Parts: sequence; C-alpha cells; structure tokens
Amino acid sequence: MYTQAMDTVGKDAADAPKALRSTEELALQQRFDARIDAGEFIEAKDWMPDNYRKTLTRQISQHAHSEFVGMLPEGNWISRAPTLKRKAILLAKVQDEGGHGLYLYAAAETLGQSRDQLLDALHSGKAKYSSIFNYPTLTWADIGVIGWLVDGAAIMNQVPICRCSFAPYARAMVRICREESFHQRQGFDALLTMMTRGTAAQQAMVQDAVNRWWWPSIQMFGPPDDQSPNSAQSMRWGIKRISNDELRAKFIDATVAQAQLLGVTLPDPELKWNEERGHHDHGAIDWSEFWRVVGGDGPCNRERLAARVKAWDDGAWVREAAMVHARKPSTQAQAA
Ligand code: FAQ
Repeated sequence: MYTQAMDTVGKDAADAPKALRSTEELALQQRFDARIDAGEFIEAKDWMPDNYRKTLTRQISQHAHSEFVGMLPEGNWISRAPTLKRKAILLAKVQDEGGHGLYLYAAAETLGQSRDQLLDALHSGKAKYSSIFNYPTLTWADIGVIGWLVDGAAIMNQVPICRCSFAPYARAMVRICREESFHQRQGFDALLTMMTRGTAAQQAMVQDAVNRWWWPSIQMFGPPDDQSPNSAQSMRWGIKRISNDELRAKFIDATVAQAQLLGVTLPDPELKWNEERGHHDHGAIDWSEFWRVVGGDGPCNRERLAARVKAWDDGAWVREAAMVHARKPSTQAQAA
C-alpha cells in the first residue's frame, strides 16, 4: 500500500510506436519535434504526443506531491521554534511550500487530469514524491539543514526547469525558484547563528543534522544517469535540461564551500576536489537505501502518507461547504 510506484502513466501500450498513424498525426508529430528542436515552448492547448503529456503529468504531479508532503517535516517544528522570529519565518516557509504545490497541481491539471485524480494517486500510494521527505526532523538544527541542503538541492534541480519546454510548468517554476532561494538562505542563516553564536551543544546538534541529511540530499537528484530510465527522452523533449549526475555534481561543488564557511564537516571522507574533472570526487552513494525509501520503506513513509490522508479526510467538510457556497447565487445577484 505504501509503495510510491507511479503506475498511472508511461508504462502502457501507448509507449509502443503506433503501427498505423494518420498522415495528419505524423504531420503534427513532425511539427512538434521541430518546435522542440527550435527551443519553442509548448502550451497546454497545443498538440503534443501522448507520452510527452504522460511524462509531464508524472513529473509535475510528483513534484507537487513533494511540496505538499515536504510541509510535514518542517511543520513538525512550528510550535517549537526557538524564537518568535524563527517561528514567523518557518510559518511563512511552510506556507510557501503549500503554495508551490498548488501552482504545480494547477500546471499538471492543464494536461488533462483533475486535482482529485492526482491527489488520489498520492493518497493510494501509487504516486511518488521526493525520497527526502521520508526522513525525520529530530532537532531544531534539522530545520536549518533542510533549508540549506534540501532547498539548496531543490533550487539546483529546479532552475533548469524554468526553461522546461512545457510553458505552464516553466512559468510556475520561475516564482517557485525565487521563493526557494529565500528558503535556502534562511536555513543557512539559522545554522550560521548556531555555529557562530551557539553553545558547543548547539554546534554539535548542527553537525549531527548535517551527518544525517547529507546523503539523502544528494540522492534527491535521482539515480545515476546510466540507471535513469526517463532521462534520455526527457532531455530530448527539453523537459530536463541538465542530467541527474551533472546537477548532483554542481550541488556538491557549491555546498563544499558553504560547509567550510559554516564550520561543519560533510560526512564523506572521500570528498575532494578533482582538478581534471573540475568537480569534487565523492564516496559511493548508497543507492539501495534510496530505492528502499522510494519503494515505501523509509523511516517515515507510512507516517507521511497517513498524515496527508488524514488532512484530506479531515478537510472533506471544508471542500463540501466551499462547493455549496460556490453554487449559491451571489448575494449581489439576489439583491438585483
Ligand atoms: N525521490 O528516470 P529518473 C522540494 C524516481 S521539491 C523519489 O531519473 P526523472 C521543495 C523517478 O520518479 C523536491 N523518486 O526520473 C521543498 C522515476 O520513477 P517513475 C522534488 C525519485 O523523473 C524543499 C525513477 O526514480 N523535486 O524539495 C527520486 O527523469 C523543502 C527513475 O528516475 C522535483 O520533483 C527521488 N528523489 O528524474 C519542499 C523536481 N528521483 O516516476 C519542502 C522535478 C527519481 O518513472 C521543503 N522532478 N525518482 O516511476 C525532477 O526533476 C525529476 O522528476 C527527478 C527524477 C530529477 C526528481
């Protein structure tokens, strides 16, 4: 029940090239390919191949689910933030993530599936969401580290999506990336405060959080390129602009310098600059752990999904009341 396998799209007969295609359909396909090659944006009402639509529905809805589920680990600390200022910042951040989910569900809906269908795939355990949100937030330092590393990885992955060939997704990402950038800075700021003005115990808490979140953060970029079944086609379609491994390398390079500034040690003794490659070498990533978490058996998968389902069930009366209200003739219209 808790698997994150998305079996609603991309794995059916529609994947196979159609034996018989009308001349009109072939012309549409050629026109679409030419537009992609020319770097043009595709709008929701434009013709697009079925698998392009399915791939985007899969990725955008998974992204939306990640934003919604991603509210939970941090939401856990709103009532325990150490100061009023940090509480206000965290409240705003968690609210932003909810807003990102809404833009993304709206972008996914333009491809033909309803919000209810998309959410049902999440609630029934069929749809994936980011592996990172299946880890627990044990201390306040985890909140700083989520901002610094998780939002940092999210931005690295998402800035290229602002140039995604599907225009509604690209437009949503522009605003999301601006907000994620603020999120990353607030996380870094919270950690810097603890590292420069905190007690030895607070500094140790930061190091412990970095130790626990580092490897899951670099797994966020997805499997290595040679084990990524969707990458080649998504790159061809301009949905992905930079590969999983390239983005991971850019993130590691940027983060090493920030870790030095903070005064924390990244928990990888093999991390060192490789002049020839122009990137850091790093230790082996535990992909078996990644697939275990993606498959539903991470530390918090069951808890996260149960919390989302409960929120959906508890909110049923609000949705119902809103629908009844929307169906009522407006008071202005009645007065007229
Ligand atoms: N977790 O062939 P690829 C955030 C799956 S938002 C779970 O490489 P693709 C904001 C993948 O779906 C974070 N599953 O796949 C925030 C595929 O399975 P499928 C989310 C993963 O799509 C911050 C299979 O593995 N961001 O953090 C993961 O080409 C703080 C094979 O992989 C996005 O969603 C994973 N990490 O590349 C909120 C960005 N990685 O579906 C709160 C948009 C891979 O075929 C607090 N998405 N899989 O059954 C993307 O850029 C891409 O979808 C990738 C995966 C790069 C995630």
